[in-house]
Amino acid sequence: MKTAFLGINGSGKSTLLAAVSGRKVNLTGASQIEEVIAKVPDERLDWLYNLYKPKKNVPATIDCLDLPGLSFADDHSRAAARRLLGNVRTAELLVLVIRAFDNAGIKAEPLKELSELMTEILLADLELVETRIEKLEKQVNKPSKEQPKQKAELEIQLKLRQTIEAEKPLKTAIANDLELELIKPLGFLTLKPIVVVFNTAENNPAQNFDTAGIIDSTVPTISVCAEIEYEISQLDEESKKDFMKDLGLAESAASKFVRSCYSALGLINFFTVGDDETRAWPIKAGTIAHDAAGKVHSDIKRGFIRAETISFADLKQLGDEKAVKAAGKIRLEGKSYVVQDGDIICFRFNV
Ligand SMILES: Nc1nc2c(ncn2[C@@H]2O[C@H](COP(=O)(O)OP(=O)(O)OP(=O)(O)O)[C@@H](O)[C@H]2O)c(=O)[nH]1
Ligand SMILES: [Mg+2]
Repeated sequence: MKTAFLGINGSGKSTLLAAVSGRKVNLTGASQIEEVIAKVPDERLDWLYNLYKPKKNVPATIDCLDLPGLSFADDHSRAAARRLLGNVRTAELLVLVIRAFDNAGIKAEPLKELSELMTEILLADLELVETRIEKLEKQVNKPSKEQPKQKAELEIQLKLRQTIEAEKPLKTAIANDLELELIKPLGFLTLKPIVVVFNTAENNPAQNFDTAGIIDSTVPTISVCAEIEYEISQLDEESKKDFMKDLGLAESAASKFVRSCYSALGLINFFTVGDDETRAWPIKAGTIAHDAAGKVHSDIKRGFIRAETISFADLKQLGDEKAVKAAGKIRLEGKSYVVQDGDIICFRFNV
């Protein structure tokens, strides 16, 4: 899964990313987009690793793009910001990092910053629609095989423009999956799920903000002090626990961040276990066993026979696979079984 970290200059994107990925921070204020892989912490996977003791433990990962800071102060920086926003159209999720700490005498204005960012994202989409309309209006008059498709898209684009200008969410303008498929390749930013991270001051790390009227109430929003979290992320496991306890932090930034991404994207994890490796697989909630098999390997999907499934809770309670089997709690599931969070699956297949 690919996410893009967006925010105004110096909001703490690189620090947060270092904190959630456990790597060293790159504070050079890079002018390039940088790609960082963050591992998804999952205590259940670690428990399985301890039980099966395979060669490898493979957590799920989140691919994070660290963008240079955006600025909307003048036309020149606005144009640069627009170009950067154009580069994240392939991301599946936008992580908006908002400065909620005072920096070098500049007061934090988190809600203003969030609102500005949301407006700029909307304007970037409006620009995309305008460009597209201009192009399609020229194309539709030339007879070609593509003409019916172009006409259909033009109709949708005009509807999208109207929607943006009325400041309504883009998705309200899309009537069906067919329309969605037509415009999907364009990667509209306002159609992407978002997560908001308020980067708070050291003396008030859990500060909450009322985002009503700026973002939808379903958007996962978290508060973390990236700088403290970064320091914690660099410690060994034992010191980490002590330090967090001292600070009264119940959950690390990495864990909060991942939870929000999973919730925004509607993801769950299932596991595979064996002598080689224990591995976590992120899938959309509602995925059926046949498609989950395809995540592991296309051959397994093709030759799918059944999914031998244990729920993590049963395995943890009973201690090992033998006990689970004795208790009759290994389920034989078919292709259409809807995979549940925490399922441990052994796919039987024949190719
Ligand atoms: N007080 C405080 N300072 C922070 C926090 N997070 C980051 N900083 C500081 O803010 C400055 C900018 O942090 P970065 O992580 O580089 O911010 P950025 O958003 O990546 O910056 P650009 O890429 O230049 O836009 C650094 O000096 C950080 O040490 C925080 O939670 N609290
Ligand atoms: Mg940075």
